[in-house]
Amino acid sequence: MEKQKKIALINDMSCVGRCSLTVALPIISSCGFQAVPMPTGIFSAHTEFEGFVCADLTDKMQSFADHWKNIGIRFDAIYTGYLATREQAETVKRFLIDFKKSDTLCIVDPVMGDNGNFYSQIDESFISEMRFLCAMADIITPNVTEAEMLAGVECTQAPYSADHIKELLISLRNLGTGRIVITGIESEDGQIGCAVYDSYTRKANMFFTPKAEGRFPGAGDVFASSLVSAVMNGKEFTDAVQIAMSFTCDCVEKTALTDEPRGFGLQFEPQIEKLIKAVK
Ligand code: PXL
Repeated sequence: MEKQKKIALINDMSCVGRCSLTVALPIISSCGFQAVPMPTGIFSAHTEFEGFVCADLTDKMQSFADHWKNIGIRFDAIYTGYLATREQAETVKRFLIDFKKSDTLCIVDPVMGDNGNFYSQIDESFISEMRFLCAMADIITPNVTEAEMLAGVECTQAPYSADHIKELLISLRNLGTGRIVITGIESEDGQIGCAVYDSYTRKANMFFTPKAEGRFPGAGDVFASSLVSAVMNGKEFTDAVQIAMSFTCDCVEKTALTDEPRGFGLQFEPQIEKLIKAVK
């Protein structure tokens, strides 16, 4: 058996509501990697649930990183998600400087909002921190709202025109990221998809699929986690994007048929076997 690759997951643990680490850990582990979580905080449920309780771990993150340095851990990939404070973003910056080697893939999901709004706990002052992290990343995966925030333009609502998405890709190129994937694009003809820009080939692409009904918190985390799994299994980048998109859409379609309230996120667990086959 080959030596397993290690992937650091810097994200929160939302105990209820399938997002962040409760999505990333099972998906990335079952696709064959050793997932090493760095929890940024522990939430009773994600922030769309009224009355959530949070144990913030900002002041522990640096000591976790210091311990990992002392025991000589090396990561093949680093995937960052929800960060709640500027201080956490600062710590992640230092983490990347310490742990990102020339062959370490860095994926930053600039989690800040959706549907034109900031998530609770995140505000305008956070955007410049995220821009800085995006500049250090090989891949970023903003949704349209986050792409608009990073580009410094007004947030709009779906459906989105192809011209608007192209303008966003052009603005985000200036961040200096290797590869950009704008996710969850609801098009004017009722489809959903992703727009991709690859600064190595200087090519842009858009991929669309018929839209399944429903919006689910954590869908972006399902997408980013499956993208990481596909890329780290050696899939070519645009193939990896399409694998992640089709897995996420499949989960949306299946979950929309159930009567579980949307806030609980995507029922990705019964679909994982399909993802494992697709990424291998
Ligand atoms: O998936 C995004 C996300 C992650 N973590 C927390 C959240 C959200 C979205 O609401 O609240 C704590």
